[in-house]
Amino acid sequence: MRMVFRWFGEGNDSVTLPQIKQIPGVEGVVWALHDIPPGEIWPKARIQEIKKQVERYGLHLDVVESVNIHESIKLGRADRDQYITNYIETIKNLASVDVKVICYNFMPVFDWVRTDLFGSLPDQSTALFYEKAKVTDMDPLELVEKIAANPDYTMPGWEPERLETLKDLFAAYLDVTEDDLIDHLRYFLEKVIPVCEEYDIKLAIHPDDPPWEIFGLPRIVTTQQRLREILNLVPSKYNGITLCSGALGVRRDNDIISMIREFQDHIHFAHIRNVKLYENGDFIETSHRANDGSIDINRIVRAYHDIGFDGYTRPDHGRHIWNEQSRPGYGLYDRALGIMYLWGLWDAYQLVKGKDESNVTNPYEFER
Ligand code: DNO
Repeated sequence: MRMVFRWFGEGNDSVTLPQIKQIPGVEGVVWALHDIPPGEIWPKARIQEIKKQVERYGLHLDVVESVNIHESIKLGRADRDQYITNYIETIKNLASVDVKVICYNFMPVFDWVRTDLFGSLPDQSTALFYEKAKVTDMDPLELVEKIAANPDYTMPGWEPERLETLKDLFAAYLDVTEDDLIDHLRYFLEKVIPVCEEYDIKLAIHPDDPPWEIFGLPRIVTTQQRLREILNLVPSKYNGITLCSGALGVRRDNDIISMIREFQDHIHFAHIRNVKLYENGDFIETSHRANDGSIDINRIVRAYHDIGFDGYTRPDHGRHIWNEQSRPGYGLYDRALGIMYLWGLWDAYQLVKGKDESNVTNPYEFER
């Protein structure tokens, strides 16, 4: 397990690189050029800038999350080839600083969806909350108007610059079935994976969050069967998965441990977090600890340990605790606690397996 930590960039994150450096066992940041719209090439100079900032603290930038996919690619429109060409240029530019993994998603229109960024937990902390009925009853176009009329009304993943075109996008997706979307993903992967092989960068698709249909839009990265199909679209080690326990785990029929075993050679990035599921389909994110939510993070870490997982891993969304002001879900405190929980489990499994000698250095021997 190689621990990394998501960082939104200087001036764009309440968490600083020196803070990240002090979280035990973190070796790199998970980053992106968040201001570059999907479909545009990431310039080499901008990438070099991040490299300089990050390496000053002895951290690496091996993992990017995300290089987002232009809607034309997902829709299979005639202009998709240009956007795929641009994506390939970005891959090459990222290879120039030795990036190893690119996380991306194939969700139409929206990225992750929640109904409340600050849902309450019994300990008075807050966390990202999803109220199923609210989403089921919501007409997305009405929501667009609501957003337009009230700039304070926000839902994560609903970037303001997308709103103008949202109506058109919904109309465009009316004819797109899940099978079409799979086909469009295949078309994209067939062009991009050979470049990834040549430049030694692995692609890791992130599951849909939540992993079911919302607003009538097709969704395909939802279940073990779907992940299997996606890996088979273009069989290559470079066609891989970001296995997100929280995104997939809100479906009770998803068995994360079985996925870890089946897809072990294609899991290039592990997102580990916990979620509490309610009977009515609502869910709220919790601390990473197994006992606090519905997902058995302890057994998940054991499954990763069993397969000898040496891929990049990050804690995922955290609660907002100790009055921290941060990006929703991305504060320092709860994610750092999450990391210590993951390491605690990992180190204990090392010990159980008799592998502790290789893992632990004598504390009196580190260089001063
Ligand atoms: C939210 C994240 C997602 C994720 C993308 C990956 O916190 O899990 O935004 O980064 O879906 O492409």
